[in-house]
Amino acid sequence: MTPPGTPPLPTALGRVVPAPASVLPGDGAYTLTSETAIRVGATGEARTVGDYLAGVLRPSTGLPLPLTSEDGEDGIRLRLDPAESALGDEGYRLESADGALTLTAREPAGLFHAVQTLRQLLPPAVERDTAQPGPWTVPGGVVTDTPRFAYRGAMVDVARHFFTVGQLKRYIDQLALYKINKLHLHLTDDQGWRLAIDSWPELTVAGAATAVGGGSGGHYTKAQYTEIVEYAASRHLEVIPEIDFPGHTAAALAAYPELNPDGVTVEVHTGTEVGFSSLTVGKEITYDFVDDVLREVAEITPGRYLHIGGDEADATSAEDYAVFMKRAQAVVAKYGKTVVAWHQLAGAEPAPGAVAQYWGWDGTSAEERAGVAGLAAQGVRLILSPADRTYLDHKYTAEDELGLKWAGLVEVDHSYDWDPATYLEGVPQDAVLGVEAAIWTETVETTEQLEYMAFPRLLSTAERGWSAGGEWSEFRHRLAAQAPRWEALGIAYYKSPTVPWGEAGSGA
Ligand code: NGO
Repeated sequence: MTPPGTPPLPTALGRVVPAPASVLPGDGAYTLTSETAIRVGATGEARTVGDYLAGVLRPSTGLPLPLTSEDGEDGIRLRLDPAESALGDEGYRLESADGALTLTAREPAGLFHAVQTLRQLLPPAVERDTAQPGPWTVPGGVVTDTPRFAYRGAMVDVARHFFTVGQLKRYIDQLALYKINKLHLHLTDDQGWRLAIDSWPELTVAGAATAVGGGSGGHYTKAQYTEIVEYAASRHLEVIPEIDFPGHTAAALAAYPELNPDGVTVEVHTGTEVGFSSLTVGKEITYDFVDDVLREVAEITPGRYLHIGGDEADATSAEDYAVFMKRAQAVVAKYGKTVVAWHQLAGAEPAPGAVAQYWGWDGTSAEERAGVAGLAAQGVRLILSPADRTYLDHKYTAEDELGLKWAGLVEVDHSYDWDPATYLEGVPQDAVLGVEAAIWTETVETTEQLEYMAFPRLLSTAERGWSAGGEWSEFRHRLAAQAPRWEALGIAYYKSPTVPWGEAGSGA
């Protein structure tokens, strides 16, 4: 029996995360058959999305699903139409009826997001890589969908523990399924410098040798970084590289003694304390270093943003911090990029167009929050990553072995319990560029651990970034419906008692 007050399960057509803007169930249903073709029209862009879709569908359905540029009224039709202005840069419409399934968008990103919705409307077994029985039916009706926020990010800290290109590709595929469109890479920290910089080669020798706990380190060559950027782009994610300055720099200070005030080298850090390292603000070589690093990173980053960190610079005086951040922001502008920095940017003068990333929590002081509202009042747009909602490195429960808990425990229901438009006083919706879920890796070393920490909480942030409104009492059912899909994809996840796993109608 359904307890009173429980909203009905979403219709089969609406059982999607993030929740679509509009779902109108209709008559009939679309079923894939051995005759089904994927009609991609004449544009190469729709064909690229069609190829991706066929790559998902063919192994599990065992159907040929040929791509064709011929028009027709039947089959899976991928349409890019510049006249569909209401769909914007990322929106789409999915129409499902007997005989035809039509995906329409103005831009390729919208068509790609439509494919993610289509995946979720097919049985979870569609995600498997060997032939499965079917039938492969999409409920009838129309989904019309556009995102609430332009920036829907996920961050991975590859500095505390290193993650390979292959590990990142796997996560990128998982992010794409939930319409995340930014991948923020935290590339440097006290414990490791993870991206090759030609003009400062020791960064990835002495600076990348180890990790938290003293284990082996690692780094990306520029070619590997480009491989990540290109793979992310093929999934419509923009990469935002972060080089954390002026604190969190022990790895760089260990590689280059001349960056230290006294010219004497320090050790790469293998512990997890923060706030003890700083570049030397009064030395000109510091700015040669910053210029070289940001120039080289900008050269290999097609995206518009460079994240320069700026968090927890506790070993830098407030005055030095303001001086340093001003100069570092100017370097970002010089190389044609937009600054992103953690919200401590409030302690400096934000450059025109700068974006600040809020990572406070319910315990953050009124004064610090007011500083962030002050940034918004100056026109700085905000990415919201409240640690007690979006930090995927935090423990779900006190019993968890993995994870930190400085911002409290982050159970799945709590991760959904916020609204970006009202979360910070003095930060209205139009000051919010979007949201981001961050996985810091002090305690996280493997893909399985990363997935366990990310799933299911990542979906809370994905939905807060894409959908307006949303109640936990309803969301939890849509979350439960995703689990068989994770099982088909081999994704490890936390079986939170707050989610009704395996309930009837979950699509299991
Ligand atoms: C903080 C800190 C990071 C930690 C993380 C752990 C920010 C922006 N700086 O978030 O260095 O890894 O918490 O939760």
